[in-house]
Amino acid sequence: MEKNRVTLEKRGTFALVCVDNPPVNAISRDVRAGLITVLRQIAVDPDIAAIILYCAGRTFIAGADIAEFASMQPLAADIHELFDLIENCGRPVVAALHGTALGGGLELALVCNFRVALRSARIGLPEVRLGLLPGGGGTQRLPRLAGAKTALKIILTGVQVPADKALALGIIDEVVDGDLLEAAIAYTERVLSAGCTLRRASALSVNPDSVSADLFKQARQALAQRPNGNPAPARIITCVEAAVTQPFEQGMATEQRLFAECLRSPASAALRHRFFAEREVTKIPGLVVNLPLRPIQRVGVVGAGTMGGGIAMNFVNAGIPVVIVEASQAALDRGLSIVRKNYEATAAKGRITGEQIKQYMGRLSGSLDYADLADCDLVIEAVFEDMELKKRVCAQLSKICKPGAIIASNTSTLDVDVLAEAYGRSANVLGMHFFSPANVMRLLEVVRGAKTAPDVLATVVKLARTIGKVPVVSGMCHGFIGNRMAESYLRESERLLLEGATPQQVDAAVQSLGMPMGPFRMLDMAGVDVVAKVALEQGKNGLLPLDPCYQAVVLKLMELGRYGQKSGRGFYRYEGRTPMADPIVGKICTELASRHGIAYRDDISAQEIIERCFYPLINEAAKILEEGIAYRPGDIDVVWINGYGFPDYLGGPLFWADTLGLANIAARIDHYAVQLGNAYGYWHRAALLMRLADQGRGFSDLTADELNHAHG
Ligand code: 3H9
Repeated sequence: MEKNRVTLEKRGTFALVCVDNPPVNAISRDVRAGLITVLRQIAVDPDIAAIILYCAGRTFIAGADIAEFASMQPLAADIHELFDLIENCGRPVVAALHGTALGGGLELALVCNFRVALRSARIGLPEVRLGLLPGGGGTQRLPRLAGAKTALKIILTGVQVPADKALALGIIDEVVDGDLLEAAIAYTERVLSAGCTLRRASALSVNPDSVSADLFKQARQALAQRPNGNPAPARIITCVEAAVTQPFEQGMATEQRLFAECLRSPASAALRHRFFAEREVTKIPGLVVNLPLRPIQRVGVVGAGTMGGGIAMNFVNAGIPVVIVEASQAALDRGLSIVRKNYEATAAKGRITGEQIKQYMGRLSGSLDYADLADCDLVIEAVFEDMELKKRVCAQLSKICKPGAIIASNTSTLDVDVLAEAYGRSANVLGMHFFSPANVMRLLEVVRGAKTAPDVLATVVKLARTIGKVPVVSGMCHGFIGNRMAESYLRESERLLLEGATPQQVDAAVQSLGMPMGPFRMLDMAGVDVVAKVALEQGKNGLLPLDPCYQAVVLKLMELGRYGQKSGRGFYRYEGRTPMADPIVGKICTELASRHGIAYRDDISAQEIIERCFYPLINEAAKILEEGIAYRPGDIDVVWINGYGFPDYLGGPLFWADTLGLANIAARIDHYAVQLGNAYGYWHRAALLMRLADQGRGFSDLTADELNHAHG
């Protein structure tokens, strides 16, 4: 049933039209219908001299309702009917903007004759991030108002432009403080009394000075240098070019055609999946809504290494004071100076000011005494990945931390429940697995221990958003969601080397899928020794498969001191930071292969590499869902996009798996089980994968009930 989302209030001769469609006033079917009804009423009311369009709640219209695009229908005709009604109503229409006027919201505002914005407002056309282009005339009107170069930049990047800047660029007409509606009314009165003509963006021409001779050529070249699977950027360039070269109506037709192409693309479906999945991660099944959260006003970090320093920066940036505790003055000084250098590097790029560095460093203190953690609301231990050491730290913290303090371990693999035991007050303990560099990477795996209190979990998830992270809750298992899946990916890539593939060949195949770097460049960057030590630690705990060639290459390289980039050689040899093929690696692999009786092959195709690296990873993800370690398939996609660089235009490994068809993946897994043998169970299909494949369903078809069943 249609909901009334639009109201009309007459104040004197002004029509005040208000959109109220929480949470972000998306211009949904109901909103469009409501606006059309109201504008038709206004059209036949001769007493109305001007119209002011504004929004209730936290923001002006933040765009089309993205969920409506799931039907893959081209833009509904009513949007154009609505825009025509505004443009041809014969009276000044003023849009009053606050919050974020984005996408279709900004496009609606651009159809209006004038735009007044609160100083805190921001505008933008972020459709590109959804694999779309602005389909409500944004590619045609914005260049006419702000020039082609500026419009191209805004639309290609999807950036949010602050009101002051938008004013300077000619996109809005006035910036105001205080009561927006009253200011918009006053502005409209001035417009009427000055007898202003009704300026329409559609009737303007693009300023020729804003179109340098090779603007579009350069934009296409830049795109060719950074190819990705997003269909929108190339089409955006064509649309903005059309705004310059074609009459408005023709440019609009070009925009409509190309918008429809984007909307139909699998990449846009994948990017829209990402949009919603990244928002769903904070919804924790089974948690009481509006659970009171613990206040986090001061954070402690144990360990001033690369991780500890990076973790501290997140809180400091968000205005939360941090104390870092280290064992020695030298380590503390080194850690704090690395943090300062990081800030200075950011300032050198012009992203922060010297004043901000002062503020940030002012919120950061160092100490050699655990007692300084006594008044912290959250303490994150970021010491070396060694269970005994971490247990000792937790035991020490239990003597010092205040009763309600949350204790988090930044472990990437270890058992959080064992650490909770060592701390004592287990309900207050969980894992916060930051990804390196911790001040940059968006992903945070929040590891829920068996006894973690619901309010502790909810507090940390909320806090993660405050510090700009995408938190994904993981249950307890070795490697949590991300590294558990990465284990099968790395295992299989190594095995390919033993069969005769080269690191370059494997990396190239994986990168052809859109991964920023293949497994061997990644291992060289992370440190072969670091990965080998994790394997050795696992071995000590009896967690390794009985396979004698498991991680044989990594262990051999470590033995030879080939630690990767930092030692100048690993799977590659390095000239500066450039990886070069190193024939010695081939010899090492041949020797290991003959020792383990693995036959050489010269027929390994890129397709086989992709299947063998990613299908076991997808299979592992199915087990992770089955065991209730992850709440939803989308959570797993968010982990791999934000933590491992899985291409977002494929939507994450599970969204991608659905597009390939789970029956197809299951059949290939069976094929490799036969081809390679399955002595260690690497190719056992997950029960969930088999069930879904048999039913002809995908991961995205799993119902909430089926998923709830998995995590109890
Ligand atoms: C478009 O406009 C195409 C046109 O050119 C076509 C012609 C008309 N639709 O992000 P938050 C939900 S394409 C549906 O956590 P914040 C979101 O899922 C669109 N739902 O809040 C979440 O729901 P829930 C172009 C939307 O304060 C809730 O709102 N526009 C939409 O951190 C809160 O979201 C965009 O791409 C939507 N458009 O950030 C803007 N937007 O609570 C997309 C949000 O159930 N939106 N939701 O999880 C954003 O960038 C941010 O949401 C915004 C607020 C900055 C607005």
